Amino acid sequence: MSVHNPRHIAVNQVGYPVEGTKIALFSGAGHDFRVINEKTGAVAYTGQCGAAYLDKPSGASVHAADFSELKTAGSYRIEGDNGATSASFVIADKPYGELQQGLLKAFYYFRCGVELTPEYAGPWAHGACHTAEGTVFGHPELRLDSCGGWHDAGDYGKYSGPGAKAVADLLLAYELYPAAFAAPVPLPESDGTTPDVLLECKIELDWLFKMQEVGTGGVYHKLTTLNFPGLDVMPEDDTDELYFSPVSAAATGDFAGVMAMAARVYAPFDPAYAQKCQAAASAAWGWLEQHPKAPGFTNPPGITTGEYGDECDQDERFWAAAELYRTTGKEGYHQAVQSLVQRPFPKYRFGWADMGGYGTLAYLLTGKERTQPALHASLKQGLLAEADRLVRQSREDGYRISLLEEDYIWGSNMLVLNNAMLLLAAEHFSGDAAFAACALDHLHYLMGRNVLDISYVTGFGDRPVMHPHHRPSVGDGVADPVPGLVSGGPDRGLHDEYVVEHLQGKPAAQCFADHDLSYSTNEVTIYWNSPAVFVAARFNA
Ligand code: G3I
Ligand code: 9MR
Ligand code: ZN
Repeated sequence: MSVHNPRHIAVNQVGYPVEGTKIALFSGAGHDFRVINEKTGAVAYTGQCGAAYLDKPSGASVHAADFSELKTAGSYRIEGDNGATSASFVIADKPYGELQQGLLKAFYYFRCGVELTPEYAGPWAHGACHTAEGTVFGHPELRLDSCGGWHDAGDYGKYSGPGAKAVADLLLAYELYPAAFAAPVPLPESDGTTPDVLLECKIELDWLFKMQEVGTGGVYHKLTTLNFPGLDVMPEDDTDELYFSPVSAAATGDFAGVMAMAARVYAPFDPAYAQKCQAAASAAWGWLEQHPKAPGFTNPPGITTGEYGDECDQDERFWAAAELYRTTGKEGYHQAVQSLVQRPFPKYRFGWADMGGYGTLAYLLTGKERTQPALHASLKQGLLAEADRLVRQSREDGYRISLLEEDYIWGSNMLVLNNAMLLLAAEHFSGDAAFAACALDHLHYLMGRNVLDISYVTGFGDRPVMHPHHRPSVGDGVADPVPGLVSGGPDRGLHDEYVVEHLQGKPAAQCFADHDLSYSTNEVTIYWNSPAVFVAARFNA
């Protein structure tokens, strides 16, 4: 379904916590509204919409319907004048438990190199894929074990930096909100002791070890076939030769950062594994020290899969140094942090090309006692100032999120979720509940409170994305897509043929097509899912 008729009353289609603000957003006309109890049909609340607000990114005239006073748990829908009706949703103490588990389970579905069994994958089961050795690009004689990890996205490539970002989000979520990870997903490895989120991250970490070049400590940028396979090719049928692309500084910095993090997080559960992560991180750091200036990665000739080019590796080095310092306490890493932080890269951004924010969080989480007071204070102040800016921008936005019109880029939902993560980090360091409320508004947007009245997570909500650009979902013959996947979201740049043909002239936030050909708006990736797990976990802790 690519032609989409919004119902003019947008809600978080999963639901709202009992406590706190509850707002639905009307587009077009909005006057009186009623909240209907879905079970009894009774009117549970009546109210009036606020004044109209012309929202630039969405092109809609938006009115807020505030029903915060309704505090009875249950299942509801909202009705307006002229028969307009919203999706049904719940009011509950902890409405996002299943959502969080679904978002985490998505990583199981992204697994590579193993069979997904019907017991865990249901109708989305498929055979083991990509089990062959790969060739080191430019060295046809050098073939290495390449098996395991997660597919990156709708394609089957595996890319070191994006993989590290995804693991970092999940490990951070666990570090900040451990209580949210008490229940099993469950996974085949669930053992009742190690939290499932750590078992799932181990899948990717075990693969990342294979991306480290023996002898140098440098990390291959990616492992892919030469070209993307056809859209309906199942993973186990994608049997073209896999190539390790050359080592890059960005991949090596990301690897050092995530391995240092893992060394800390896994230590209480598996000290030997933590030690292995630590050694791998130090070796990668050694490579970085020996290559203080390295060119950015570009695809080698003949390889046309995702490039994930990144000209600036200072942020990845900063993250690596900060995690290594936080984990080991070694002064050399502290010196490196203090020197790298001087360089001009964004300190409060998260993304596969922007790892500076993770460095900042690692340093702040190291604690006041072990850090340089002036640097700790300035990073904290900078983080809070950035969070304040996001809150202000969200107040100016009809759909109450921090994206400006120009922020609706490829993967805009990652920006939505990364900004929510930053707001939650600000909450963590300041205790200010206003940051969490703003972060929750971002989750509401993702789950349906947007101009298109669509839930951007497959399998969740009354009107979820149904046709993601995700090869298994296209090729498996199952009507429903693999569940729990976060779609990229609107991209005003119209970067694929489908949207060029169908979405000319649309406002930024409407530049989205729920069509499997639209890879620039409706693909899915591990690093769009991971910040969603973080945000959902905060509201389940
Ligand atoms: O940062 C600039 C911004 O300054 C500018 O205003 C804006 C205007 O369009 O562009 C921004 O850059 C965009 C960049 O993503 C931001 O991260 C580029 O236009 C956009 O083309 C680029 O898209 C990337 C895409 O690959 C194409 O290279 C996505 O971030 C990235 O997530 C995506 O990754 C692909 C992999 O290559 C292959 N696997 C699937 C994956 C998801 O689609
Ligand atoms: O399927 C590919 C997707 O995973 C990538 O993100 C995207 C951008 O690199 O490219 C997709 O592949 C398309 C290719 O770039 C152009 N021809 C159509 C392909 C989709 O089937
Ligand atoms: Zn695979």
